[in-house]
Amino acid sequence: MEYTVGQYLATRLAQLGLNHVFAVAGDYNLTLLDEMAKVEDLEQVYCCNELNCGFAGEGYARSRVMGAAVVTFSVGAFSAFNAVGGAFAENLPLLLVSGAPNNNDYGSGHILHHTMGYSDYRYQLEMAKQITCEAVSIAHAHEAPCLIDHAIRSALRNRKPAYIEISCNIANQPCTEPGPISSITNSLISDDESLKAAAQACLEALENAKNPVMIIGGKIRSAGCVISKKITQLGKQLGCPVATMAQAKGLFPEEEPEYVGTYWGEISSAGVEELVRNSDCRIYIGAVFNDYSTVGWECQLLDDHDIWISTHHTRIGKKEFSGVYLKDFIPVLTPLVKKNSAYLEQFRAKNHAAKTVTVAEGQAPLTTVELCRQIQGMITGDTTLYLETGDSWFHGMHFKLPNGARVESEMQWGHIGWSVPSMFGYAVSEPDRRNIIMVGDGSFQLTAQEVCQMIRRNLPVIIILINNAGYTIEVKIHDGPYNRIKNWDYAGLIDVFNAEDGKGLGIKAKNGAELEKAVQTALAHKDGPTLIEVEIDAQDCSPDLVVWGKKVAKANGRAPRKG
Ligand code: TPU
Ligand code: MG
Repeated sequence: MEYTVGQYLATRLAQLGLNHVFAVAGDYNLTLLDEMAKVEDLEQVYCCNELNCGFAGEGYARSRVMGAAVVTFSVGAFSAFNAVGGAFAENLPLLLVSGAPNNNDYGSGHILHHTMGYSDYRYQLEMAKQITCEAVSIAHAHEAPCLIDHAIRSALRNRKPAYIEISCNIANQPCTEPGPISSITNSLISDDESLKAAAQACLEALENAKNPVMIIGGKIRSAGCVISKKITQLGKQLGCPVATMAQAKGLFPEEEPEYVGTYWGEISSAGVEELVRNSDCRIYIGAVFNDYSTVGWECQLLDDHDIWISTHHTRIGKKEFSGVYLKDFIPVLTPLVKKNSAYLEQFRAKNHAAKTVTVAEGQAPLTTVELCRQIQGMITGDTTLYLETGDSWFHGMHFKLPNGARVESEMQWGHIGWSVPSMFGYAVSEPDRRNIIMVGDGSFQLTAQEVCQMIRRNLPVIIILINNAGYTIEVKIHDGPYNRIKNWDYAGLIDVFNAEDGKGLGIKAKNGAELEKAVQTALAHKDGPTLIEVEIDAQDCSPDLVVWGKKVAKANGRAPRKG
């Protein structure tokens, strides 16, 4: 078979284990989509707009080795760039592919549609370079294989998005056939000497430690679930307490005895802030310190006794080891470490019992406490729970996850509206999991239309839409008239999206009894999504959000730097 540029690209994605690519059509990418469609193992999944398309690719990358989105020039790509920024911030390999002008037009002085209105079209490539780890332009077929492989390899190595633009008259031109995919996937190999030296330094640090504690951060999400299993083995081998940062909720199995809860400064699980503060050796794995994760810079504990293991480098005390990749380092370290459960036993002896939640009276107006009690009952070992930016983050930390349950959030980029399209992409990859979204009314208004794609593909996603009449998270940071929003009939929207053939369900719940019924209906409904709109009082929110909001507001409001 003779390969074309589009087929080469699609074959590479299929070789990587992708079965789907997300797309929005436009005249610069139509030929490309035709060529990519000839590769049978890679189905095209269409989205309502390019922002959502990018997020769908990002969600797919949370389940597979990579996600990919194909868009048209400028009008499409500019919208997708926001999702690309998100994938960069969240360390997810998303490949953005954009159709581009006919190669005869470069340097011709022609002014083309969908461009900025002058004849230099390189601006898009230049923009992409700022928000990806590799951005390439393919204007000649013979260069395509090399450039495509280079961009994909960079994305996988760096766990960051990459960008490829392809001239619209090049996508169907012949090129060479792809070789083994291992040339791309096997390109991240740690330096042996550094691995050994880092392991040695780590053992010395642990040897001197009485009270070690392991703290897992969001960066390990991007390293995949294989890494998560290896880190679990390390935690068990160490026998020390293990906490997860908010971004990493679910990345250590919570039923394991070593698991102590969430570490999030003042709003940590009971006893965990003190546990981390008093530790003489904090083993951070994939941790991210930002203003949100440190509660307005109040809990950034890192000193010379601590161990900092990140995806691409390790720092132990005052020594830096680059070329030490997490995936290689953890298996080297695990068999060498000695068990030290003393600190865990001390913690357990303090008996930080979880609060018991009483069942609300069935007809009483719904509260967030009752809502979360019922959501907890829905979480099984095959559940993936998406937590949208907003009060959902704070409630989400209190769920007890059975082993196998996963939580996804986007706390570094924090784009409201992310959850619906990202979950769409995730659910395309994982249709058999129990996929649940907790999303606020304000967030939902940004990307609501992508629910129709869940309907189109009969994906049984359960959307818990919290209608609290506004931007509560913003109210708690800094209030004003801008935090009020126009109400929608959210449940009613589903009928609009169903049109003549859809099988989505929209249900409203105002009290506990109604919610219970709605949840039963949603769990039984397998031919499409169910949106449950829950009515919550505008003043009812997580106490953690109130504490956190004040601290973040204080950090935002610091006086200007002098001089
Ligand atoms: O549960 P709740 O009310 O806190 O969540 P809801 O209703 O989804 O409100 C979220 C409010 C919010 C805004 C407006 N959170 N962050 N923002 C700022 C923001 C604006 N635009 C984008 C794209 N992302 C943002 N995070
Ligand atoms: Mg809200």
